[in-house]
Amino acid sequence: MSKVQKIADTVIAGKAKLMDGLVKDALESGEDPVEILNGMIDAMGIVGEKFKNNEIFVPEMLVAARAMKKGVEVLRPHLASGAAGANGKFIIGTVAGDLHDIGKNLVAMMIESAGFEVIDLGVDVPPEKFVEAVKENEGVKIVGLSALLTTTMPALKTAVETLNAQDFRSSIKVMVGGAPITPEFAEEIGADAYTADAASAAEKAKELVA
Ligand code: B1M
Repeated sequence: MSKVQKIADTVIAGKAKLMDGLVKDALESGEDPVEILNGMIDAMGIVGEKFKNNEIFVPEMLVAARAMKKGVEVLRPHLASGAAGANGKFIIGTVAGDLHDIGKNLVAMMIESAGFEVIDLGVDVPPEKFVEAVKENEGVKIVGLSALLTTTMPALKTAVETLNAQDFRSSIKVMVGGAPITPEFAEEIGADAYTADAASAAEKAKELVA
């Protein structure tokens, strides 16, 4: 079994304690950090499928998420680099009612490597908190919102509409993403950009401030 496969299986099994050793070992033997990350992302997809099919339940999803987070922590220095803050400030958060943060954290990491100073508001972020954060931080260029549940898509809409109603709106860009979000939905709710994954989010962010 390949080292990446072993890491993916360990995420699915939720064995967070093994992740540090396995990821370091894979890196030392020359595995590409992006391949390791993609292996873990695919593993979370499998976890989601198993959950959908009632083969596993919330606790198993949670331990898999912990294992993935551990792996990302080890990978982080190998993935993130870049002139910190040169492109301005990027506020990010997962919308109200939504606790999923792995994808949002990956987007934050890639955005940081693209030269932005990232202000991460965490999960379950109410619309007003995004607004306050823009007002409190001088030089915010982009606000990024993540939503992982079909049931929190309305919260994403409310958050974007709340931002769109602010005087500062013309001086910032709003980016959205997350598994259930589509480019059409992003346009319909008045966001400036949608991207499907963390790497394209970083590319798009650079484009938006160029
Ligand atoms: Co949840 N969950 N979950 N969950 N969970 C999903 C999302 C689900 C698809 C599983 C399934 O049924 N197959 C399903 C949603 C179904 C739907 O909406 N129709 C689901 C459900 C139902 C739930 C609960 C309701 C379960 C329950 O309690 N009965 C509950 C809700 C809690 C809440 O939020 N209020 C719940 C809870 C949880 C845990 C807490 C246990 C855990 C999250 C832990 C954590 O994040 N700290 C969890 C997990 C782990 C998942 C799955 C298995 C994995 C999510 C993940 O981390 N993926 C997920 C199944 C799946 O995704 N296939 C599932 C890996 C990550 C790298 O991908 O987050 O998509 P993703 O991010 C990507 C892109 O989407 C994009 O880039 C990222 C990186 O490439 N992206 C952006 C994300 N944000 C972006 C922002 C951008 C641009 C791109 O610009 C700003």
